[in-house]
Amino acid sequence: MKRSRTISLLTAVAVTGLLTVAAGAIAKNGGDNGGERYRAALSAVPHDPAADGGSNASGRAKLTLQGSSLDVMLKGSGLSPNLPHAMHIHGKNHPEIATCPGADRRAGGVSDSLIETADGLADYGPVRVSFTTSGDTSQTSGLALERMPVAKDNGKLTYRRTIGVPAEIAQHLGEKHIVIHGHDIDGDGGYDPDPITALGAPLEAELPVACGEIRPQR
Ligand SMILES: [Cu+2]
Repeated sequence: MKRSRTISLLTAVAVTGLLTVAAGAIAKNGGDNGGERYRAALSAVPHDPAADGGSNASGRAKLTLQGSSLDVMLKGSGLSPNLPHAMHIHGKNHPEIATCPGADRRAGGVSDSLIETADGLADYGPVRVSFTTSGDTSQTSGLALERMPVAKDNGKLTYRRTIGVPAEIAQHLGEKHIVIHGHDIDGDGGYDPDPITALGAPLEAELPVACGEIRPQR
């Protein structure tokens, strides 16, 4: 009798502990304003360092989703300074899951040492949302460099905007990822007009430099 009371007390303590943990998780994921929180850690796209000058771009994104409204806070570093950087949510339609490309995607396109956007599309999936600073944020604005955030002298950029996203993105945000593009490979201060890649864009302007998968914040 005494023993079973001890067990039930332990069980009660264990259940209470689990409930506390669960409540904590809900509060954290729910956010202050009721949105769902997501994060992405972006790391350098694995180009051949001999071909891209050893880019080491990276980034961090915090995303808060409320309905179809997505608040984006993205910090990038190691980016070509004073140049615009196209940034997107890429992905496929659920249940297909897209990923950041590996070094095996270097072949093809204008360089077999670089993972051009078209080389990686089978992994990335297409552009779904464009992180422009004003106006349209659809895939149509994917290469609207005049509205993309510009990196500072030190190669860092901060992007903050609340945008509307399509239902498929909102419903399956945790299956998508973020890509930052643009690398002044020869360091001449601008994106060279040539060569032009399969996207019909200058290689330096469209080259993916950092990629990170979007995952729910835990
Ligand atoms: Cu992109």
